[in-house]
This record gives sequence, C-alpha cells and structure tokens, in this order.
Amino acid sequence: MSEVRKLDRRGFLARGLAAASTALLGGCEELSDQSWVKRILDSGETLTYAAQRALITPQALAREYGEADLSSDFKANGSTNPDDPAYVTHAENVFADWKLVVGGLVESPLELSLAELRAMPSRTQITRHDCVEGWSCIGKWKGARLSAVLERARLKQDARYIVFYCADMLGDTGTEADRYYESIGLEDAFHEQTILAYDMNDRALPIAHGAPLRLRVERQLGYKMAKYVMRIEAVESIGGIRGGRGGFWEDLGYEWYAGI
Ligand SMILES: Nc1nc2c(c(=O)[nH]1)N[C@H]1C(S)=C(S)[C@@H](COP(=O)(O)O)O[C@H]1N2
Ligand SMILES: [Mo]
Repeated sequence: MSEVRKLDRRGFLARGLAAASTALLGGCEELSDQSWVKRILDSGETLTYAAQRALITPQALAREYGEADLSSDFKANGSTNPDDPAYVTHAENVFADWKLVVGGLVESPLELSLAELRAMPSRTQITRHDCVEGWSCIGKWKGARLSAVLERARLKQDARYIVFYCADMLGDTGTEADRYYESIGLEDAFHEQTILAYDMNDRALPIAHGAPLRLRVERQLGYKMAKYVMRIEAVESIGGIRGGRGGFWEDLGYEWYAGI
C-alpha cells in the first residue's frame, strides 16, 4: 500500500467512524465482522475488474430487494449540500432550468432537461448500497437508463469510458481538484441496472442524495455512484483527466473498479 493510499484511507475511515458513532445508522446496517462484504472492504481491496469478469457474467444483475427491505433512513454521505453558486441557483429554482450536458466522443451532443430525462426509457430497482466505510442501506431508485441516453447521443467508435462531472467540491484545497468526478467502462454503462436516477423511494431525489441526478451502478461500491451529475462525457482514455485514475477517490488511491 502506498503512503498516499494509507493516509487517504485513514482519513476516509476516520470520517466514517465518526459518523457511525453518532448514530446507529437509522434503518441502515453496520456490516458485522463476519460479513464477507466487510472482509473485502477491510482488506482495502475490492474485486479487480478481471476477478469480477471471472466470477460473474458481464450482464449479471446485482441483487434486488422488496419494498419491505427498504432502510427507513438511508444515510447520506460525502457531500450533502453543494455550495457551488450555479448549483445553488438551480436548487433554488427546483432544477427547472437545469440540463444534463452529454458530450465528448458522441455524434449528437445533448442537453437534457429533467422532463426529457423522465420521458426516456427508465428502470426502477431496490438495491443495497455498500459504502467502503463499512455500512450499507437499501433504497429504491428510478431513473433514465444510461444506455438510452448514450444511444441517443450515439457513441463514436473510439469511446471507451463514460465520465461523470459533479457539482460539488469535497476536498479542502478550494480548487477544481476538489470537484467530485467518476468514470465507468462501457460494460457497466450499458448494464441493465445502470441508471441516472431522478427519484429515490418514490420521490424526487433529495439534495442530500444527489439531486437532481445521480448515477446508480449497482455492482460497484458507493463511491462510484456520482451524485449531483452535471455533465457526462464519453472518452477514449481516463489517463488525461485530472489525476488520471478515473475518479475523485481513485486519484487518492482507491480502486477504479470497485466491484462487490
Ligand atoms: N458528487 C458526489 N458523489 C458522491 C459522493 C460525494 O461526496 N459527492 N460520495 C460518494 C460516496 S463515498 C457514497 S457512499 C455515496 C453516498 O450516497 P448517499 O449520500 O446517497 O448515501 O455517494 C457517492 N457519490
Ligand atoms: Mo462511500
């Protein structure tokens, strides 16, 4: 484990522990020491992309639950109220003029309002969200299929990754390096359960959980599920973006493929 990774992991876990000790995660579950999920999380590693490929088929579904399994109080984590001025204005306006920007290696760049996203092919799913800090909650998500958005934009041949740019700053340098971003490969982008969620538990997605739009990519850990998504971009390589490792936490040492 590299030094930067050790330091970062300590910081991330310390924040998680502080949160866990103040509340017993109303309705959510702290993973027991015996849990296989926790053992993987504690090892500091997630399944590598290759291991995941070897274990399950590319299109296998993450487990889905029933209404009775919903956590009564889904924990909010990381940024919960972005202070970016443009975001604040959109929030005050209940996102009426907000648009998702879709660009990069696409034939037809798009700007989609929430009404347009709501009119697209959708999926609703009840799934368990596992945070690397060692907690999980079950929630119901409805959103536009990312595959439908990408099909409308028409990916160019050389597109390999989809990058999600978010409104919030998580670090404390006060620079663009603090802004949250994430990326996934095309297999996850076109996976049945990968959606741009606008509803949570049958209501418009709350700000604490990423309003107006957040990614759900159900076979990976919580930090992949970008909240406050403002723009998505199709790229050939993530190497030239920011720290070059494909995400805010990845640039600080976390695995890019956070398979569970
Ligand atoms: N934009 C943005 N997305 C984010 C985060 C964040 O801080 N900012 N935190 C990540 C982490 S670590 C987790 S566990 C989940 C938390 O989602 P929740 O607040 O709905 O529980 O969002 C992920 N996506
Ligand atoms: Mo997380």
